[in-house]
Amino acid sequence: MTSSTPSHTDPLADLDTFSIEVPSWAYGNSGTRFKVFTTQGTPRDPWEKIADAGQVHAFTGLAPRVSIHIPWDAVDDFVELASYARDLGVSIGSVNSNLFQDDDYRLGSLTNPDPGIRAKAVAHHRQCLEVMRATGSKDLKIWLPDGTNYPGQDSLRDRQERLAESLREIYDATAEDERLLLEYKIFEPYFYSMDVPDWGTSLLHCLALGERAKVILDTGHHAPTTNIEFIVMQLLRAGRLGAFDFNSRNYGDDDLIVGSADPFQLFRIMHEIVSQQAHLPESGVNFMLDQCHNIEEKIPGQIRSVLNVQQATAKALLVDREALLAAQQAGDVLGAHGVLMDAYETDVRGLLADRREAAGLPRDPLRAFAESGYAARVAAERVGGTQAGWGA
Ligand code: AOS
Ligand code: ZN
Ligand code: ZN
Repeated sequence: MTSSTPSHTDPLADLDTFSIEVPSWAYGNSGTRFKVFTTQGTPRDPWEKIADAGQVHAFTGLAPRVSIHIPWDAVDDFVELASYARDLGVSIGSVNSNLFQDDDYRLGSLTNPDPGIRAKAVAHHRQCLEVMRATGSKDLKIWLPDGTNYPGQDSLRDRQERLAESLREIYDATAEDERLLLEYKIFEPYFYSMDVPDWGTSLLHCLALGERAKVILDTGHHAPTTNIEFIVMQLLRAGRLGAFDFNSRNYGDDDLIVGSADPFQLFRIMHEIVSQQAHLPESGVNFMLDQCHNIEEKIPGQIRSVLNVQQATAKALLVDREALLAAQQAGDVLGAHGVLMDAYETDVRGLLADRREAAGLPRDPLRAFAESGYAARVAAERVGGTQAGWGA
């Protein structure tokens, strides 16, 4: 060998630039339709949510951006919110619109049969774009909750045409350095049809809009048994994977801690990502979390989540790609499978702790956070007011 780069000598070197975006709503209370449990110290406003998100980054070095949601995170001065975030070592990530909490949207928002309601939903995105410009965010994230509950309720085809027109108006309002990210979801809140139910529909709309329109893959938004890593590969191949909403699902859109239900699936996803070098920042893929912590502590839940994503990425980086390719080309079925499993079964926890220590971070972020006294401090400080939650 005549030359070597750090990534040749250290297979995990790319982790230095790998980051994960955390959602502001993960720090507020959430629950099911049966019960929302409250916790002491839960943030009461966007400022306190960002302060909590800052803790996740401070203890892991992995989460330098926070997604915000409009209007849940509406403040009088977004420039000030962004500057507050910067002071805490984080920045504002994607801006999420809200098309599901307004009475006008009973029959849909961007697809509503009423042009006046569609115009209102489009105008909301102009407001979100203003928030992006004030905060320095570059990603407008649209999860479209529109759909129908009964066959015949509305024309499936007409709803697609309305959606295409509405998205066109929004996309045309974006600047050259801004992206429109379109999420898909198989069901809920509607149960007969969703207007963006799958990656194909999202991709078709993105392709029609233009280069800066990309698909968001939420890992909880598919039918059971869906091969999600195949979708990841295909969207990367098309240059249209904009972001992930990572979480775990056992049944529906569970929004549990990523990597808790099926760590092997997370590894398989990250293997496809690493195979196409999409873990590097220049790929433009934003690795976001979309989770809620209904019964567990929220900041530790987020710390655990970002560590799980990092761990899966580390294992994916350890795949011996030369050996894998050789086995694949030789038709060595079990040999190729074995190469992948060797990486997955490697215990990387010590290696990752060493890397954290070398970077001046705690070896055990969960323990360090527990010992920091932050949770007790905010529980004592955050008295009065209304705790933030799903919807505020
Ligand atoms: C809803 O099911 C989607 O996963 C959304 O991405 C997300 O939960 C929402 O944007 C938060 O409002
Ligand atoms: Zn999502
Ligand atoms: Zn979801």
